[in-house]
Amino acid sequence: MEKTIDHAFTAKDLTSAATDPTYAGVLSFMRRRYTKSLDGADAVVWGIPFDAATSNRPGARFGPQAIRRASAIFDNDPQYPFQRDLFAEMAVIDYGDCLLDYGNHAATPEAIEKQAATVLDSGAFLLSLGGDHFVTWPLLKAHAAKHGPLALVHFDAHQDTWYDDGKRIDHGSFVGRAAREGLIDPDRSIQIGIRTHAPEDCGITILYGHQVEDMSAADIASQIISHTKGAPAYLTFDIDCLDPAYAPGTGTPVAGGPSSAKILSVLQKLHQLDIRGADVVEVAPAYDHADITAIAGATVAMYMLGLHAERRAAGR
Ligand SMILES: [Mn+2]
Repeated sequence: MEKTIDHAFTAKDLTSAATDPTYAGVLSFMRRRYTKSLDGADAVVWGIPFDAATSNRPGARFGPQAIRRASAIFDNDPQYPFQRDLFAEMAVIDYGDCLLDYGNHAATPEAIEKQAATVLDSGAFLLSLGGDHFVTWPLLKAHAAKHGPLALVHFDAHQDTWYDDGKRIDHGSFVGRAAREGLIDPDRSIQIGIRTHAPEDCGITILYGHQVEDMSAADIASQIISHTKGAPAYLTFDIDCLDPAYAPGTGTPVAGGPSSAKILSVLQKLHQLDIRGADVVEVAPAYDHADITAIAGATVAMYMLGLHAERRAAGR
């Protein structure tokens, strides 16, 4: 195979795989071409560098950079969890980052929603890299505008249903807000890995951390598939779903979570999910060690692209 370098801007087309050395070359997500053109893109990877809604340790604004850098590890040792070269049939671009004003957080949700809507209008699948979990609310707004109420598949240590007056910029309340606004269908939504308690569950089914510990990956996956009942789904992955041993670099870590191996096995079994959008949030590299968290985040993001590829291949 011919070696590539700086594939993020030297790629001849959107579907070729990169073989840049892991330690060199311009860093985009999995060396996808950096472009603001949505022409011909089947899937778009996009960074949302925002962390002003974090209740504890800030730093997730550096998540997109850390995930892109960690994703270079796949270049020379590609992984095919779905037995498929993601880029053989699917044009995936790195759309760069969302433009936000760090001094005007009130304008942040609308900025994210509008820029996400532009991507979705092109017909492409959107995979967003946070940022703290607040960013999922405007992302859900953009996706629900296109697909109607979504089945939320939510991996997290936290329920994110805390008190919200509809105006707060808070990473712990997007689920309650999305339920009240009809962006998600609580009856078809499910949370996995929860190990803290919020005052309300909004009618959403929860698989707590201790249950996840006792269940097999196949059981967890089949609960998710049966619970979403074939509805259009949005997959949101807070990296703190994983135990701090597997994801120390995050704002609000909670002990007692699943391993990356177990959760990747769950994701690999969700190929029937009617996935319409996805995000990976709360990677905060300042608290990371040896890129443990960034590699986990990049791998989860790569699996999300795999789930979209499975949906495409099935003609759904
Ligand atoms: Mn969380």
